[in-house]
This record gives sequence, structure tokens and C-alpha cells, in this order.
Amino acid sequence: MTQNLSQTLATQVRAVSGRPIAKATKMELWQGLSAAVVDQIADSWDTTTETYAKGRQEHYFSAEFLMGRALLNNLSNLGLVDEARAALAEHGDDLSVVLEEEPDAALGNGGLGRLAACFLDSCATLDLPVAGYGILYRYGLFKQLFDNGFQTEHPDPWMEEGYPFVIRREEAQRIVSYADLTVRAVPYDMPITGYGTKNVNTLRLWRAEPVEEFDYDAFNSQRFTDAIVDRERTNDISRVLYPNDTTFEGKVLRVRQQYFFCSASLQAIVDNYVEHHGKDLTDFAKYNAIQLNDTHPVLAIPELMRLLMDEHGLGWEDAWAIVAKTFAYTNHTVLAEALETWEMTIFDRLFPRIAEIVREIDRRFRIEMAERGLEQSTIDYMAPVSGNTVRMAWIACYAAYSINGVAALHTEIIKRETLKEWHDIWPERFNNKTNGVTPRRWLKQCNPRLASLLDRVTGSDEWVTDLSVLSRYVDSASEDVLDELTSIKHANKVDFAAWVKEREGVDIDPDAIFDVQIKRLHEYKRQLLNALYILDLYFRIKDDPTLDVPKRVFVFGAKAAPGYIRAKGVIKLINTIADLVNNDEDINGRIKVVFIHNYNVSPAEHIIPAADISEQISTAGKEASGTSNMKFMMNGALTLGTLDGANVEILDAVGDENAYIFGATEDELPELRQNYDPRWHYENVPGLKRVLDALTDGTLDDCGSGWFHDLRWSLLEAGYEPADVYYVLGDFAAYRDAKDRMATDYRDARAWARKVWVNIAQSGRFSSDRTITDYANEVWKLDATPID
Ligand code: B1H
Repeated sequence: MTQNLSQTLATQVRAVSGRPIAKATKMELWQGLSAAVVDQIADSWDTTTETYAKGRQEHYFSAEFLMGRALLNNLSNLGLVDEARAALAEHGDDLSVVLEEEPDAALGNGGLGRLAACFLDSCATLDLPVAGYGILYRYGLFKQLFDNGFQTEHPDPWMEEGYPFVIRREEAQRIVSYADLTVRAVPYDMPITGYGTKNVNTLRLWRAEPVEEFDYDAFNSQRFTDAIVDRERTNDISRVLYPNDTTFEGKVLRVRQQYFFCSASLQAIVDNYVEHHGKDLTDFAKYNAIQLNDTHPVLAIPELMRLLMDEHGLGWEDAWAIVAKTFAYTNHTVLAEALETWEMTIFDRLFPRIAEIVREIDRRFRIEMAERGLEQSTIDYMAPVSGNTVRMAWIACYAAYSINGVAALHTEIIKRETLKEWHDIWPERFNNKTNGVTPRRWLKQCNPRLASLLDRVTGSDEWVTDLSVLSRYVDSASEDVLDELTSIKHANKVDFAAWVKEREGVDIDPDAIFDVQIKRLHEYKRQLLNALYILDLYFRIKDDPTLDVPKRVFVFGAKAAPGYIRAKGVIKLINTIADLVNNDEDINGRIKVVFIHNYNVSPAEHIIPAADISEQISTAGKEASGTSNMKFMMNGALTLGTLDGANVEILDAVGDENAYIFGATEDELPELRQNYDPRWHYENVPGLKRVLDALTDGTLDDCGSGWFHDLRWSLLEAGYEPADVYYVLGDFAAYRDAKDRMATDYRDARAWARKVWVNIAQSGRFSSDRTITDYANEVWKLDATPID
């Protein structure tokens, strides 16, 4: 029998701190409360695991799970928030303070990793037998600080102080073998609670450990370093998350990581099959499906072949028949620099048997395609192996029974271009699954004021698990409701302003328009376009200090990959613009620029509920979906964006008058690019010359880095590639018009609130519950399995 939370809290805090609760630190209170939550769910978690093990299961393989914080999410799902608050209050402690102690589990880079986290939440809430599999990185995504406006990176040892939400399962460890190294894979299981259900799903994160913790022979014979070196080579595997969002890096350690979690996870899945369904693996795919989150886990394909053939005695044809019914592949990007290719020599060196299997897949693929009558040039292009290069996406497309993109436009682009040759052969494999986000974390928990209004407007909390109900109320918001919406947003902005003051030391006015761009820093996302607008607005006010413009706060949050110098240049630029603008007496607070350092999941939960404007301004065709666009919409921020990714579907949901759409479209760009001359825009678009010259004429100081010169050069004259490949200058005028129009519209509070309401009410189709229901029905063929 589980005891109530208040009883276990005191016990758990005593156990983790070794002292009475009155003397515990805030961190120990967090630890104790978290342990008390795990105590609450232990029985249901076990029952869920046992139940799922017998039936059909879906396994979500991902190199990244950007989970963020767990405690509030679990309390909220279990309906224990009030009880927890009261339990802490008994000891004079405040739940919201204790919650802020929790480190973010930042085991992901950005959208792809956070999508995986939202999916797990929806799977649990929908009682779907789905488990996640990934790596327990000791260091999550680097911590970002600013030094004189320059990004610096620091390690993020997120679980060093103890982390109650992962449980080491010593008994479930597996061995993973490389040609030069044999390692133990030890699973750490994280319980994934759902909202209003007893089911508790599992995220299994593998940690690499030496088979023998210490080689005492080497140690005793004075070879100290040998003893340590081998141990460290093993620990390296799960040490750190690669920080390159959407950019491929062909490092040996990375491919080791990929093989590590694929092999360990597949061994566990195959063993579970044998335990419940016997040694004949013919029906493996009847009970198991595996979703590959991008190509990072594609080594699971040859590894399952290996396990079926070498460990379980199947022949090639039988094994391939199973593999071809097991895997589904999600593509997340069309950027060429993201497409993973590995050198065959690396495979030969690390896992010769996998290399052999990949070559055999390639050989058979070539024969099959020749039989289909494909031209040799097409076969050579599509073949998994060409020369010394292995193409992971091609292996995925060949083996997978389902291939999907992550927004309607993106799926059209992969069918038409990126994966065209595959679509020509197997059109039936292709489908779209527009991304979604969980309304639990991204509405109910982060925006309690709005959540309570939705409860009242709809008369229940049904929207929490069926967000589509909100659309029934799209036309029926009374003026009272609209006014309340306005005051809720204002209250959120007051809270956010206090948070910004405390965290960044900047004063911002809650009456200003809060215009927000938070996402990884990348040229295609065009933070630079936003920065140029701010500079232009600054100069316009300098020209005419009496200019009547609404007060604005521009908020940024973004990490640049450590080696991506141009992205780091944009960060320095925005910080430099902030210095210039925030302290200028002529501006007098009419423009403020704030760069939130170390942007992560939990800062997003503070920022998004306070936003008026959601900047989604990628070059059309480049952002596969975007998911912050959906979070903003749910929280009543209006989209200022291009027709890219899921913005297209947001526009479709809310209508022209409730979003600010601008710029060249994906189908217009090829022709526009033909005759594109960024210099023409520089010379002819009013204001643009002044803004670009400010980068190098002494107005803005890059502290001798040369980075501002590089930014200007990339837009105007980049010699080795066409200048301004992301069409920043081409879209500048349209962007400025849309943004100015938006600012003017903001003045009519009622009309604005109506737009806000339409956005919230129409956000239902962007719930990850909808996305996951579609995956479960159309791809996974999976039924809800409630444990009661
Ligand atoms: C997305 C990535 C990604 N697409 C490689 N691709 C990585 C690629 O470490 N790596 O090697 C890491 C991440 N991430 C994002 O996925 C898209 O850019 C977004 O548009 C999309 O919303 C998100 C989820 O589908």
C-alpha cells in the first residue's frame, strides 16, 4: 500500500539528507519530494511494464530526449500538485521554490529531442504501449554563458547531485561489443506518467560502463594509465551529447554511441519476445514496431539482422522479412548538411560484422533494383554504399515500411526532392505526421492562469486530454472572456519581467509588445533578419525621436553549436545591439532587447506564456516543422512568420487575419534566386544600407573578432558560395512591413484579444495527442492498453 505524499515526503527527505526535514536544503526537499513521487507510482509502473510486455509494443529509438524538468509534470499528471504544495507548506516551504531547484534533463539539442519528449507524454496519456530508448548522457547540452556578449560553453553535469527519476536496472544490463572494445550497457529507466491515467510508461536510457570496473592486474603491475585509459574509453560512449543541431559530424565516438544504444535496446526487445512468445522469431514484427527518430538510430537495421541471424539462427531472407516489417523512419530535415553518411572504413574498424551486413544489404538492393529495371545511374545514387560512403537515410528508406515527414509542406518536399527516387518506387510508404506538442506541459503547467480560464469557458478540463474541444468555442468568446485573456497575458508578462530582471538584470515593461524568437541559432532560422529589423527600428527612432511607435521588447533565446562561428557572430551581434539600444536616452526604453542566456526547456516555460509575438521566420522550405510555433499559438501569441514548416498549417487553422505572414514562398524561391542580387536590395530598400553598414562602420563593436564583418560579407558578397543563401535581404522589406503592421494592430486591445483567442481555440490539431493518435492508428497499428 502506498502512503500519502505528506507521509512519504518527510521519510524520503530524511533518507536523502540524513537529517530532519526542518534542516534540509531546498535541493534535498526536491530530492525527497521526487523520491516520494516515484514511491507513489511504483506499483502501477510495474503493472504497466508487465502488461505491455505481453502484447504488441512500439519502441521509439532516439539519440535525443529533451525532457526538461520532471517533478511538476509528474505531480500534475497524478493530480498531486495541491497535496505536494500542502505537504511542503507544513514545513514552511514553498512548492514553486522547490520546483526551481530541479535541473533540466537536457538530453537533446532542440526540436527533435523535445518532440520525442512530448511524444512520450502523449503515449502515456493515451495508454499506448510505447517505450523510449536512448542514451543516459552524463553531460546534457552545454550550459551557455555570455562573456562580453560572446557565447561560452560549459559542461552540464545534470544528475551529479542525484536524480530520483531514473532507476538503475542492474539486472537488465546487456553487453555491447565493438571490435576493439566490449562494454556493459546498463539501463536507467525513467517512469513516464500520463495525465489522468494509471499507466506509467518507460523511457530506457543506457549508460556505458566497463565490463570490469577496474583492471587490477594492470594496476598492480604499475600500468596505472592502461587501467584507467580503457575504462575511460568505455565511459566516453555515454559521456556527452553532441551539440550540433541539424549538422552532421562524422566522429567515431558518435557512431559508437549510435550503435551502443541500438544494440542494447534491440537485445532487450528480442529477449522480451523470446520470453513471452518463444524462440521462433517469425512473429517478431507482429509484436514489435520500432520508430527511428531520424537516421541517428538507423544502425538498428543491420543490428537486428545480426541478432536474428547470428544469435537466433535465421537465414537472410527470413531475417529481412522481419526487419522490413519492423522499422518506420521519420525524416526531420532537408538540409544537406544534416544527412548522415559514414565512412565504411569506420564501420569495418568498429563492427566488421555490421559492415558485412551493410554490404550485403547494398548488394541485394542493387540486384533488386536492377530487376525492377532501374537505370544504373539511379541505382548507384540510391544504393546504401557508394565507395567508402554509407548513407544512413538510404538504408532507412530501403528497410522501412513507413517513411514520414513532420509537417505537410516538409512531407511534400521530401517526396518531391530529398527522397524523390524512393517515393517513385514506394509511394505507399510515404505519409505525413505533422508534429505536435503536449498541452499538459505547454499549457496546463506553464500557464495556469490561461488553463483556469479554459476550464471555465469550456465548463470542464476535458481540453487537457482533447485539445480539439477548444475549437467549439472559437466564435463564442464574450467580451468579458476577451478582456480576461488580455489581463491574463498581462499578468504573465509581469511575472516574466520579474524573472528577466532576476536572471538577466534587465528591466522590461509589461505594457510593451513582447516579441520572441527562441530556437537554436542557425542561419536558416534567420535570427539575423530579426536583428536587422531591430537596428532599423532603432535608426528610425534616432532619425525622428518623436516617432510614435508602440513600445517593444525583443526577446531571444538560442544556443549556437560550439563550432558554428557565424551563428556565434549573430549572438554577439544581438548582445551588442542590446547594449546599444537598451542604454540610449533617445530610445528611452521604447525598445528593449533581452537575450536569455542558457535557453532550455524550463526557461521556455517562463517565456512562452508571456509572449505576444511568435517569430517563425525561417527561409521557406528550410524548417521541417518547428514546434515552438505550436507552443506559442496555444499560449495566445500570434505567429509572425514565413510559409514554412507547420506555419502553413497554423495559418490554415487561424486564417489570414489572425497571423502575420510574409516573404517569399518555397515554390517562388527557385526563380527568385535565379536573378537574386542582394546588393540591389542593399542599395534600394530604404534603411537597409544604413543597417548593414552599421555592422562595420564603428556603430557596433565586435571586439576585434571580425565576426560582424563576416556577417555583412555573407549577405553581400560571400565569394565561394552565392551571397545571402537564406534570402535575408530579399525578405527584409516584407518582414518590416508585416512587423510594423502587427505593432500597429496591437494597439486595439479588443481586436488583438480576438486574434489571440482564435489562435488558442484552433490549436487543438497541434496537440501531440493528435500526432500520436495518427502514428498509432496509421503507422504502428497499436491499441490503447489501460492497465485497469
Ligand atoms: C530537426 C534535426 C537534427 N531536424 C541532426 N533535424 C542532429 C539533426 O545531432 N544531430 O546530428 C540533431 C537534430 N532536428 C528538427 O526537428 C527540425 O529542424 C524542426 O523543424 C522540427 O520541428 C524538429 C522536430 O521534427
